Amino acid sequence: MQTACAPVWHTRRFAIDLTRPRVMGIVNVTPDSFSDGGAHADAASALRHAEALLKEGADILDIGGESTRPGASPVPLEEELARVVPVVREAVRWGVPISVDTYKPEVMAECLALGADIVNDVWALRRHAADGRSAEDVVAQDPACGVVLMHMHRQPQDMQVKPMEGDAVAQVRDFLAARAAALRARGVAAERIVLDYGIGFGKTVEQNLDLLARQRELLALGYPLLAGWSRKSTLGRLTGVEVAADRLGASVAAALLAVQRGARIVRVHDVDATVQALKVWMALNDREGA
Ligand code: HH2
Repeated sequence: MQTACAPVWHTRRFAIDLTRPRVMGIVNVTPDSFSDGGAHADAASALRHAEALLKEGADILDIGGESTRPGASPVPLEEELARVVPVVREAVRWGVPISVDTYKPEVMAECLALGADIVNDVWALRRHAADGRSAEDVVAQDPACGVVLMHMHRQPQDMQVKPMEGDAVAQVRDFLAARAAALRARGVAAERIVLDYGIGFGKTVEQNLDLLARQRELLALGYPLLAGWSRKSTLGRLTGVEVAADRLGASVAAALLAVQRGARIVRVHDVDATVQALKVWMALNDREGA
């Protein structure tokens, strides 16, 4: 167990100062993502969207080519590469941290070779390539990339059919601790690792709320936390807002609550509104600390 939360996230090209909360803007190059599927499905529109997110104040771009919504089918490797590679190849030239949202070792390796800074893996590096190479091997063999290890119960195809049972916080904590320890044992510095409790990945509404309420127990592991509440169905259940893209108020509220409880990075679709909310929160913090 680490002793204190790292204030800086070491990624390939950028040491990201986490003393202020950071906004990771979502770029889904997919036809079927749960809230914006098809909106930016080709490289040109994904890049336009990514540029817009940067103008709105995103600190990091998270580029993904496969939906992991409940019930989603896996995308063949070649298809995912065809979606993601042209976007990553261009975005790495923009001078901002680029994250790749994938669980496939081959996609990770290809994007890291193009210069991507961060691997964001909803499977926490547990998957293997056809040749036996694991996602953990790819990250461990890379000298400097940052990594997000997320907790998922079961897999997208059945995670909401049979969600977790019992105390989710303890189980998520133990899982993330084990995954981080495995990576540390492979020589990956603690400063490269960020943890994520995986909202919506096989948990009930109550369990998702427990994870937010008890973030402190996850922070005790000593790694920075990333929270991905944006537009998730739990927010729909709490507010009665059926259409995921209409859950702006709930998403901003959840992001702010996660940051108030110690999360250092929020992964969001709606960058502008989130940045505005965080500015107010930071101004109050400064005032209270003055
Ligand atoms: N959520 C999604 C995808 N990737 N990565 C992390 N670290 N944390 C998350 O909560 C997370 C994630 C699902 O959201 P989205 O990318 O918008 O949808 P889809 O998977 O349908 O593309």
